[in-house]
Amino acid sequence: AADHAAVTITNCDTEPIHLPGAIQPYGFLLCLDPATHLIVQASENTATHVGLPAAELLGQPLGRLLGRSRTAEVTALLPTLTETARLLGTRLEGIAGAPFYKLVLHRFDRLLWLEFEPVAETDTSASALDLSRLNEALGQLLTADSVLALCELAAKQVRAITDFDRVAIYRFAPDDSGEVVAEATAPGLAPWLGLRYPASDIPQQARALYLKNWLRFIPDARYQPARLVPTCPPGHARPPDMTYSVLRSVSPIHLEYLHNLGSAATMTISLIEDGRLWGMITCHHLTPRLVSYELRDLCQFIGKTFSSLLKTKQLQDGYAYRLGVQARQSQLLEQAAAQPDLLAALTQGSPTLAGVFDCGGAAVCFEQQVACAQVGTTPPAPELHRLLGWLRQHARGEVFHTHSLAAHDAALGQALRATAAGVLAVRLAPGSDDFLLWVRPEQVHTVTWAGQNDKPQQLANGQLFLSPRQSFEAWKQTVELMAAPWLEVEVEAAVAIRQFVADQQLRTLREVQARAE
Ligand code: BLA
Repeated sequence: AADHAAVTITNCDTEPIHLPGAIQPYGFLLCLDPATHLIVQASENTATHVGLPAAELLGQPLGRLLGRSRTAEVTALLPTLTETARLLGTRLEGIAGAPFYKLVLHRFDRLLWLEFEPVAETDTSASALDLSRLNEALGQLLTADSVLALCELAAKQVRAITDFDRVAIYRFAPDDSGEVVAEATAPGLAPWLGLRYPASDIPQQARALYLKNWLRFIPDARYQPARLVPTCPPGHARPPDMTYSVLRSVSPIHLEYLHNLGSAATMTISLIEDGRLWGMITCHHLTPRLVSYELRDLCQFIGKTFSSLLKTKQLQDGYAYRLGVQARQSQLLEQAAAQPDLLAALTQGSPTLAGVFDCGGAAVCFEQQVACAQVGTTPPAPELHRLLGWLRQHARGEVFHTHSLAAHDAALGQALRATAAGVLAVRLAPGSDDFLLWVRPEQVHTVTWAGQNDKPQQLANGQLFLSPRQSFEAWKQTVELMAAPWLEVEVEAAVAIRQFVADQQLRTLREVQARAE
């Protein structure tokens, strides 16, 4: 506890979580010298697992532990090892008096890593690995018609495979903050859907590890770490690099986070797009939960399939939204062409100017007349006029858009945050004071805290208190005064509508002139 009192949101990116010098004690670890195949490092909990203290294993060949035929089997594999974990399929039962173990092997940091995992009594790997089930799951993921549908299916499937109390799909925004976009839970659990978390909940070095490993598993978050002996393997100046170790001990600050969350076990699967973390499938359980290596493999398989399908589903989504925007834009313009009162057509028809794409509201401002179309709310008249005054002065060119008005004018952005933190404005003609504009509220106004009985806490004695509620407050700070960004298709629609309105205005002007002559 003394250590992590010093860890804060600003320095937790620097904790060397790949060098903990300890493991999670549900299994045990041996490191072999790649040349001699002798044991050069062991976790201190070998005695509890196999009745042999670590000290008695150091300097020994594997045969000291495994018996002749198993030793031969493992030794044959050693030269082929890489960073990628290999599972020795057969159950190891030759170990003195211990239950069954599976052996996970890899090579890294000039060491051969042998991680022994106990096999849970309730090991359901065989039934879950049923090929026809896998086939069906894959088929469902393929036919999902949107990213959201893909997320919902993946959450359901991972929960069906593992029976975790909660499986959530956590998606990252460009600023690395995240949102729960889908979940599957045991009955009676409070929903997390829609909850937001700041980037700092998963620091950068942890993200880097989750790019290298598809799965992180913490079967019992209340464990006492088992140290490695000796601290540094011979010829190493520091503890060994556990980047690819399955048993790698967890950062104390994250364990505290899980404790405050009431989560006793977690499993997280990376969702990767173009070499970047797109999101994670995070699983939580109220009690410790040992999931077999095979089932974890299957969940990785779901994660990899999800990742490879993401691009296609995103294109589908973008395409569907684009089509919708274009269809509503044409509808709006057709109805406006058929009506003499342009202002009324844009603000009272179906759709209105505000109904073409996602926004809080829209306004038509010409010849000193202002009319609004609302979805949510537009700024009250005095503020709208203030905004127009500002746009007349500062919005150069035909199109102006920002997702943070405050970044351009702090006072104005502050005053309009609830309705127009983001503004998309098109000027009807060069030099004209007439505008069409769309507004969006501050993102925070569109998101509310859905967590239960979890009041915000103050930092006590400089000590960080970690909880989802606290995370939500932290996330809010990072997006203050910002609306969701405007998409290209939205700006394009705004420009097309502007063109139409400008043409109509010109036509009306000509008619008026013709009549006057
Ligand atoms: C790791 N933090 C993680 C992980 C997740 C989260 C998923 C991966 C490890 C795991 O599977 O448990 C966060 N979990 C979440 C979030 C949701 C969730 C956001 O389910 C939402 C649905 N954590 C903090 C702060 C720090 C911090 C302030 O909140 C640092 C000061 C650190 N988080 C931290 C560290 C790790 C981590 C160091 C890496 C743990 C490891 O792999 O050893």
